[in-house]
Amino acid sequence: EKKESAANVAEITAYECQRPTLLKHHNPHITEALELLEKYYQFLDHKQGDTRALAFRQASCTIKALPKRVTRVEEVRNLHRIGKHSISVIEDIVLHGTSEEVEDIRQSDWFKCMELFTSVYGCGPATADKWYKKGFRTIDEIKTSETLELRELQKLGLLYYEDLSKSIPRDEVEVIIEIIKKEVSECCPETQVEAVGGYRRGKSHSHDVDLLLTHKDSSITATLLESVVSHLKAKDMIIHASVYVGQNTLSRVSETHDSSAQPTYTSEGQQIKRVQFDHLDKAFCIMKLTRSHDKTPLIRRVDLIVTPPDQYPFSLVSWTGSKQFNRSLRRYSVKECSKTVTAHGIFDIIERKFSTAKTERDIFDILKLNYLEPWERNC
Ligand code: DTP
Repeated sequence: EKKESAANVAEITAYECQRPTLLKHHNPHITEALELLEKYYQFLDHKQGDTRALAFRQASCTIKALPKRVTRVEEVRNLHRIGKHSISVIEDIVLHGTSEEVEDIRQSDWFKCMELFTSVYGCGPATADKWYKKGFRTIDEIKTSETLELRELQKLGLLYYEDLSKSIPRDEVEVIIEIIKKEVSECCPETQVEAVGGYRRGKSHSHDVDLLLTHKDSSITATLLESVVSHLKAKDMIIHASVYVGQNTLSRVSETHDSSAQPTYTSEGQQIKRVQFDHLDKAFCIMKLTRSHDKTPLIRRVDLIVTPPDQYPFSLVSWTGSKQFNRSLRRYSVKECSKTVTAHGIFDIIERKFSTAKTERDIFDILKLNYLEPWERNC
């Protein structure tokens, strides 16, 4: 058994950021089950943090890196970061084609409702659970309830539910990028606009469009977000924007360079939990986008993030993700290089100084990692 997994161990590095993870791999039937468990524990443990959920994400990442389809559980038993619970799920799938535990969760009323309700913009696991406990089971019941008190964002999430819950295909993301680029170049010429997130990693569909903006002149980036948001508002393109500005001062930046620093999550779950994950200026928007050939506007979620030019490569890595890639990069940097890495920079904990980088490759070099293309960061 030891020998059998030794062949695989050689290929599986201790940290995900040390190896390519592609969207297409040999064991999607296993990773789909593990990621359902990840989601289940995110829902269940929303008050306590992500520890149990993370264990399934990590196991899933390891499985994604395997060079072939798993046929016997012995092949994975001694691999990095696959815990006992994951092993027993994998064993069921390998032996019986399915895991009873996973299928029971998938079919359970609670899980189905949690998935449905958290697909409403502004509704995280805490609210979804509350709605479920109050007896709601469908979006229509929520929409028509006269007793539920809804937050502004949830009201909008429900009003535009059909539009906002659609996943966005790549060609539509590209149309949206072009529309925004045109507006940005009109109000702030020479601004660089880069699509990041899952789109940049090559995913066929995204939940939102993430755009990273910078300008070679840092005095312009200081007010860029406000200018762009005002311009888009004036053009009637913004239905709602949650705007976070003015947090990107150097003292805040170095505060985050603490080896124990973890991203802080608001209790409101999935869609808005990134609020504190860095101190860049950002606007999480619901936009109304009109295409040249179609009168019906697209209502879509678009996130605008602004970074100063010297922080650009770090922000690019961070906003390209995946989230798990970022987590592994942070863990690896602290443990193996005594450096902290964030969307703002790299800080050497021993020498007490920041590194500079012009490109993403420079960042991998500083951390002594082989360069990974964005589509190789899909862990
Ligand atoms: P999706 O296709 O589902 O939108 P995504 O684009 O990877 O997936 P997001 O749009 O939520 O995900 O976020 C864009 C990137 O920002 C993500 O890939 C990594 C980074 N990011 C966001 N939130 C966090 C976080 N809490 N911790 C670490 N990285 C994060």
